[in-house]
Amino acid sequence: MGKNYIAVDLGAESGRVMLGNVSNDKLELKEIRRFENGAVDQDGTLRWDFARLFCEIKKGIGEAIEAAGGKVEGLAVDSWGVDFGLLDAEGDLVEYPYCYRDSRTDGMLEKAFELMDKRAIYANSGVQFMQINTVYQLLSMKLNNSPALARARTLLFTADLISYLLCGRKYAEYTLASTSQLMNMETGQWSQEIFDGLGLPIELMPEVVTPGIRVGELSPEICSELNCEPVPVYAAGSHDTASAVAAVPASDENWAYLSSGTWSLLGVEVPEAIVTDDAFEMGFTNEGGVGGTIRFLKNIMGLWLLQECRRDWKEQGRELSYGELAEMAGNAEPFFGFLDVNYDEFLAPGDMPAKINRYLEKTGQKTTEDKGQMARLILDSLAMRYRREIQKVEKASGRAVEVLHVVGGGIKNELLCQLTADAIGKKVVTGPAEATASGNILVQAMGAGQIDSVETARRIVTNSFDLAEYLPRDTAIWNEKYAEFIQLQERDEDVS
Ligand code: LFR
Repeated sequence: MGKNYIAVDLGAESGRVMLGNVSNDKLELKEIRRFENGAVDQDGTLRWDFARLFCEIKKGIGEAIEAAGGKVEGLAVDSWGVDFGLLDAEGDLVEYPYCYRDSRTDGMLEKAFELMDKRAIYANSGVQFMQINTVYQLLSMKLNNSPALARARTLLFTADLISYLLCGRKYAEYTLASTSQLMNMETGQWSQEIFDGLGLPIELMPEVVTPGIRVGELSPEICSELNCEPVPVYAAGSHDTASAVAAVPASDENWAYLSSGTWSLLGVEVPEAIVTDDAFEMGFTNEGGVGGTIRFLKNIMGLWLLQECRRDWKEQGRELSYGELAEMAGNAEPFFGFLDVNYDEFLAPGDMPAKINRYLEKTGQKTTEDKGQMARLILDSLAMRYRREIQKVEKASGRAVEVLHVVGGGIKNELLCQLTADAIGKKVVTGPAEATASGNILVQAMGAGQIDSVETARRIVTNSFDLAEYLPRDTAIWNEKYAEFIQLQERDEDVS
């Protein structure tokens, strides 16, 4: 029979409510509801459409409970990292939560380093320096005397904010909290040093809880709205990437993961944070993982580049599915050029094809108006970047990587999976696409005492999904092109 759990999984491009049935060694997943997501403009700022998201989530939960015949053992929410909502003294949202791509964090890294030594921030938090991090969002509010910040009493990260609205408990789940750069990675608690150093209000921060604990149950209001019995609410890995990594179908040691979606998160699982000079200089992060592990990884801009091109082309009247784009990319010229996918300008939404062409021009490469060619350029550049980061992760962690496990919606782009294997010269194993929801559900099953460990969770995932393998081809040409890629990146670093 198995037991039923509900995962609410929020991504930057879409959200979904999934129903999972966990039995001895199998997980069956059913998608109950999927809805679009994306940042919206509010008076020139970028926010999340929170009321609509919450409405979709509630509908999905109601439908999932119905689909399970009312028999549900747990529910948990996960989301992207770093973003948050602020609550006032009454526990109400002070304003619509900002999207991390809003320009309010422009220039905040430099401001932070005037207040606190960069290396000290890294030694303390273990987190890579990205302007999207919670710490720079808060710093910008502080330096701009934000009235919302002045009214705020509690900060809740996105998934935990939804969970609070469902069950009434305010908490910060450890894996999600670790993305903020406000946590001391040694203690797993808020970093007094960083809050003090930057003059930020530590009193906003709620208690930190570990993944897998039961935090409450659906509130009476929600139950009456959905006409259901109370369902236990758990903290999963509230961070989507943490849940995804918990569901990587790997058993031995020499693997790296790539969680592929709007972002590409590439790294290894390690027992303790690595905050050496190498890790610092190479820009790696140490985020909290499920089961006491650390996710040592790098954020790579990911399919965002393609998503944004697609959005731009659609606005101009040409709507293309991801399948069509992949096919067009497959027919386009390989190695047309290379992008530094993490180039600063690519972070903000809008005008992506034009930004890409500006980048190509600036670096002395040919530009293109051909959509398939641009898609191919993005995929080639991502694959090359994965190769570069795997080399770095091997150096910084002292581990040899033999297999790359790719999970997440990005695996549906089979061309990218093959190019990844070609570029890195190693075996790529893909699946499951719904790793995040799987991890979310299996962490609940661990919390409920149904399964005993992350190893068991991974074994269950291996048993439950069809995985695909890609082996490297054309190694010689990729080696040759990699040398060009590196040269270009180095030149580009001089330019920008
Ligand atoms: C992926 C992700 C990444 C995080 C980025 C921004 O969805 O959670 O792990 O760095 O979104 O929050």
